[in-house]
Amino acid sequence: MVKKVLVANRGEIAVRIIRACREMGIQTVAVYSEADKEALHTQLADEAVCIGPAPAAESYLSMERIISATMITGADAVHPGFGFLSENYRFAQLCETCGIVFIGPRAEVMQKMGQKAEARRTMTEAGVPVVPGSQEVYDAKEAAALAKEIGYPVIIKAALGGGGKGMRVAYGQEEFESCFLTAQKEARASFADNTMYLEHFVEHPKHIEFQILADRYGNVIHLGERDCSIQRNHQKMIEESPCVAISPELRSRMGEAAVKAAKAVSYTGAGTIEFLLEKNGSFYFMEMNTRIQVEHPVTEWVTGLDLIKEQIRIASGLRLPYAQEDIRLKGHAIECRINAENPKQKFRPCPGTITDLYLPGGQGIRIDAAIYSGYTVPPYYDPMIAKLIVHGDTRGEAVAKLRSALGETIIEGIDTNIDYLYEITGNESYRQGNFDIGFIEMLG
Ligand code: MV4
Repeated sequence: MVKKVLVANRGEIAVRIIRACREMGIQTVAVYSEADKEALHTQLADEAVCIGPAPAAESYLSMERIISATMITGADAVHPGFGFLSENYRFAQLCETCGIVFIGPRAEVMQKMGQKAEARRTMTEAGVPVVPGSQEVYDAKEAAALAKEIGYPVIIKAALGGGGKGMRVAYGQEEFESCFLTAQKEARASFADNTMYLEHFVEHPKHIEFQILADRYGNVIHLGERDCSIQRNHQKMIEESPCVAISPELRSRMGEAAVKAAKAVSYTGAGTIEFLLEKNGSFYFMEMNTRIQVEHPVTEWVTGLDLIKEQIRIASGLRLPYAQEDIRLKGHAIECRINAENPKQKFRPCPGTITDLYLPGGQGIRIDAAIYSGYTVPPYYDPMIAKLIVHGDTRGEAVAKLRSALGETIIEGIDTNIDYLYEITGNESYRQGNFDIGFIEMLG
């Protein structure tokens, strides 16, 4: 087992990882920027190293500084969390070169899945359902011809994209060329790469993702799905497991496809396979996320597993102690993301000092956060300050707990989206589980 883990992240996920390590008897090292001297992760770890100024490029995104901190403290492993360096294959490579265990998949797999057109190809060859689409394309005229073959509407995506950057939908050939050029320009600006690919645009799907775990010995299992359809501007807002639209039969078919996808690339660690799911039950592979995700707690609650501990055990070379038949989904879990932002001002981020704080608790209520009364939310990073996760025997019970807990929560001194979340979860379609990826947009 690894002995000392450096946590290359901040906020609630850093705290989450530190807690898992402590429970496993593993030493922890926090890294922090000058803006995070008073942050909870800095205070909770066994050791903390300041790695630079507030801007992420000079601290949490600096491979050199993080590797130096690992060497200096004698940590034998790095957990990247999510965001920052978590999907950077060069960082995984660098860790390997330096003899540090990277808690995640192998660098080659990260690189392969980071190139979405290549991932599509790999999955098609493996027999995983994929939306009709194209290979890599660079030229607008060539792309227009491909779009015509695929059939409108088409979605134009950046090969290194994800999270909606460098993505445009074209509904007909008259607008295709300008959509393509805009998407490609955005891709060049965001990823320094102009490689694009096309897919037929699936209308009104749900965004469903399957959690998988894979050890180094070829054992792969899935832990069911998460419905992440409730999102705004490609930022997820509410996630749940299971998805009400998935029957046990469909779950096992999608789960088998997810396991097949992971096996096709000899995946190791915790990973997520994203699918689009149509109302008629057709599903298509979108991409694979090679990190632990923000929404992992809903899967933890329905399966009873601790995904961070599983990641650490797998990275330490242990075998998965479960077979697929051992995984039983129990009850219903929902997570909502609490952000320091103002929904009445186009969700503008609202950093500042928390002057008064009351967080809810009780049976079936979990808070993953890194805030306290008197804490100042810095302006430099993601506005997510807490996650509220609830669990009930049924979806109805989980929704009731979620709204009860949101109603109790007090965060004073900064603006948050708590009232907005309360409003959405009171919507009749939401309560019936009747929503797709257009839900928030439809609310206006
Ligand atoms: C799609 C799609 C429909 N058809 N691909 C968005 C992020 C990336 N992970 C995949 N995404 C999508 N890919 C095809 N072929 C719909 C989405 C999508 C989406 C698109 C527009 C507006 C909001 C969206 C929310 C989730 C997924």
